[in-house]
Amino acid sequence: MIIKIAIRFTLMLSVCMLYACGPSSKKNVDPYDVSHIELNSPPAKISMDRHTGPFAVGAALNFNAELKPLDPSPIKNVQLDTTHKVVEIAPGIQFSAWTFGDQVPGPAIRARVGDKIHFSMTNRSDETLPGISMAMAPMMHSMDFHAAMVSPQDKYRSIAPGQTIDFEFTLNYPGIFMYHCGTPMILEHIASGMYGAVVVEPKSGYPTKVDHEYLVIQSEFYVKPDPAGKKFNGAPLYVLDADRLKASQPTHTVFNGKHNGMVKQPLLAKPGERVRLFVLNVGPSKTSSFHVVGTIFDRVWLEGNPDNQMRGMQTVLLGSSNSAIVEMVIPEAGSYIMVDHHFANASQGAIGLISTLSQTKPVDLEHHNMEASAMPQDPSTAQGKMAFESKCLACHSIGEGKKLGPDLAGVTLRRSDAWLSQWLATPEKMLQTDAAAKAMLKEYNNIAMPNQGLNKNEIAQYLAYFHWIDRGKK
Ligand code: HEC
Ligand SMILES: [Cu+2]
Repeated sequence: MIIKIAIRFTLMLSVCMLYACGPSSKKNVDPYDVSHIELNSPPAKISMDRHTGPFAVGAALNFNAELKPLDPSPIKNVQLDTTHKVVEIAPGIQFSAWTFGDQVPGPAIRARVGDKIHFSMTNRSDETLPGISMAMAPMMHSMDFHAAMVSPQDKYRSIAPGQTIDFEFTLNYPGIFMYHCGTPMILEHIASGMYGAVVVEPKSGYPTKVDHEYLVIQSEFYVKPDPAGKKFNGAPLYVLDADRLKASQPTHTVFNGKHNGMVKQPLLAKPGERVRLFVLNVGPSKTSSFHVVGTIFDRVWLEGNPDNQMRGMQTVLLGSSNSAIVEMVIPEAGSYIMVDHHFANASQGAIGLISTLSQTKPVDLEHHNMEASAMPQDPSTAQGKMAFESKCLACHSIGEGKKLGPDLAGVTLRRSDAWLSQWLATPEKMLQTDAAAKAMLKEYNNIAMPNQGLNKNEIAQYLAYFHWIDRGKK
């Protein structure tokens, strides 16, 4: 009997040594155990006391890609009001957006595990802004913080124009968390611009030291020229294209709210420096294969939590509302291209640079995208340009030389409209019957252009766009 007990005791002891059990063991303390996190949050308050003045207020807020250091206060007072506003998402594309804090994406909140967020938001979608004559109907909005653990029925309630909601919560997990409007149709509210990020540091900071910290938010836009022909500052106004939205066919996929965001103004770093990127993919409907051309991610912390560490990654896959911290060394002088390696997305504008130079040449972007320097005024020409940028840029450039297919600058000078229409409708037939097409196929290494499945209307838009490119050359 005594022997049996003794054996059992030694067994238990050795199991304990293996798994470090027992109350005195530090190793096994789970920082996310419910006894260590804060789940109490008083009920939200809704009132008619509206904020006036600035739309975004708080020491913890960040308005640009370059993040400020952490504000040490354990309580973060954050005010983000909702507005309706026209924002430029690509050169010449004035989009009728809905915002948090009057910008798209909304300002980023930077905080630390254990901090409390005191949040306040007035729905100011009913305020008409100077210079905007058209009515953008005011509507209900709400705030959903992925960084919070609270009852959605209480904290994420929709509020009417003129109302203010106040609530508070504690940050229990480190990470990069999306925030967004949660008012139905949620898809429309997100696609209209209502999203942003909360960056939560571990309580004791990150385990590595870096020279730069930048925030990169990927998101899609689905836009069309306003069917009623409304203008903004003399240019066509663009509105949400609900059909494209439902079909998950964006017109633009961008970083930090802008087509080719951070190409003209690259994120700066010097050779040998270590860069930490906080990357969030908003979606709403596409994944991102986030990659930086020319370097390797030394560390990847999935969702921005150092507990989820991977080493030496080339690309990180982010679903809608997934995030990661990626850290990399900039090896030598150059421009390192941030892209969504789903190249169809990159060619819609999901592109940016980390550069050792503050001025970069467009040639650096060779296989990615052309600089959209101007925008046609005519809606069907503009449609043609957008369609071209989403469907054809993978194989063609405009004025930047051959890719898989010819440079299409000047194409209306070398081909008739009839020829081009026929080519775009049935390239496979033309390659059998037309001498010029056959010659072209040879020149392009027998790579046949795939039939793009275009209808008459689309073909007319491409032609309008090609003529617009070649205007003044005839
Ligand atoms: C997968 C690559 C690929 C895609 C995508 C593609 N093309 Fe092409 N395109 C080619 C190639 C290659 C040629 C040269 C002919 C050949 O080899 O078939 C060509 C030729 C052309 C030509 C004739 C150019 C000339 O100089 O006569 C036009 C016009 C054209 N493409 C337009 C388009 C448009 C518009 C789209 C988008 C809707 C598009 N292409 C998408 C590969 C592509
Ligand atoms: Cu909303």
